[in-house]
Amino acid sequence: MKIGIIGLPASGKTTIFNSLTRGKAEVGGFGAARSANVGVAHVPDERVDILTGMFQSKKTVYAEVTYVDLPGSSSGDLFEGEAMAHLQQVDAILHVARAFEDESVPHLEGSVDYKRDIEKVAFDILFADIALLERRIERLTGSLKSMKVANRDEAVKNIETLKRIQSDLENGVALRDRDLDAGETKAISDTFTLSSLPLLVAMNIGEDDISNTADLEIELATLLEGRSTGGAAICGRLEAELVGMPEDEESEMRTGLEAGESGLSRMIKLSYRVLGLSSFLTVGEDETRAWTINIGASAPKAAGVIHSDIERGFIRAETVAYDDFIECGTMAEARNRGLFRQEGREYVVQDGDIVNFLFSV
Ligand SMILES: Nc1nc2c(ncn2[C@@H]2O[C@H](COP(=O)(O)OP(=O)(O)OP(=O)(O)O)[C@@H](O)[C@H]2O)c(=O)[nH]1
Ligand SMILES: [Mg+2]
Repeated sequence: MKIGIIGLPASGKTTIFNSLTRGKAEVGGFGAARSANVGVAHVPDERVDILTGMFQSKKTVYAEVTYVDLPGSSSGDLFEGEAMAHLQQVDAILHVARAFEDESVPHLEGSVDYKRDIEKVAFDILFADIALLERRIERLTGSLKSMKVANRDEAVKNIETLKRIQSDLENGVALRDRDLDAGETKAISDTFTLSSLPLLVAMNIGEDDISNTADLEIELATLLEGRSTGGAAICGRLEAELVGMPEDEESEMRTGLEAGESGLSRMIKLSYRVLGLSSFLTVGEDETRAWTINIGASAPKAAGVIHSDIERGFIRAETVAYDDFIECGTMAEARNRGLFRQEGREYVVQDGDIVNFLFSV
């Protein structure tokens, strides 16, 4: 799963990227960075930590999200050529909106106003899609003449459909906010669009605002009412400093700052949620691990995430829900109480299921 980080120049994209991925990319380039930074964040999961302890696992593996930090553009055009090439590869967009005041860091618009910036970026996303559809419609229209008569009717219909979607975009309806019927899905299937991607917003707050985080997040939520959107307030600079510290010092600092669950950890979990993902767990002496699946995945599909052989040779899944297991304390007790179940091909794996797949190839 890959998330592309966008935002106005010097909004703190690279700072937030570093804190999400524990990376060390250079900040403060003011649009000078030429190439994108790519890094991986572990999805924080207390269940994995607890199970690792209970099973004395030698290894712990968390689910992962990959973040791509796009180079800033001094013109403020977020969707120019190179950025688009990166965005075509991502599953969601993370917009870093600057809310911190700092006179030494100039703002493209001359003042700090995160509401304005969030609206501008949302508008730019719609505008980019309108332009993408325009080019697609032009190309299709141009190809009509040389087209076989048999194919022409369908192409004309597709053009009509694309125009309808385009006019909805012009009325402010992002693709993620509308359902597509079969004809629309087909007409747009060849066109990359930005507004269909889930949209996350990281409000990059200053140190002074950390104590207002909860209130600011409520404000932020009112700006992000559409489908597949979500936001968190994060103090990028502080978080970047904290993740640069040795782990024991970091947790000491967090306790001292009463920073509780960090904005980062909320952001990573949010990324997971807007992408419609969940985790199932495998446990054992060798390894306790979280695996990523789409919500609604069947048992064989989930097995396929571990290995295609297990999907192909799937016999059944033995499973117990995490909470049930914790209540029982051991697999034997879970079995006694009938909570350790045998499930077949139709079973929809639930978030937090502890699973063992039986298979033969
Ligand atoms: N005071 C303060 N400064 C910050 C914060 N976050 C980032 N900065 C500073 O803002 C400047 C820009 O940060 P970057 O992370 O490089 O921003 P960017 O969006 O990646 O910038 P470009 O890639 O050049 O567009 C740096 O000097 C950061 O140290 C913050 O929370 N508070
Ligand atoms: Mg940067």
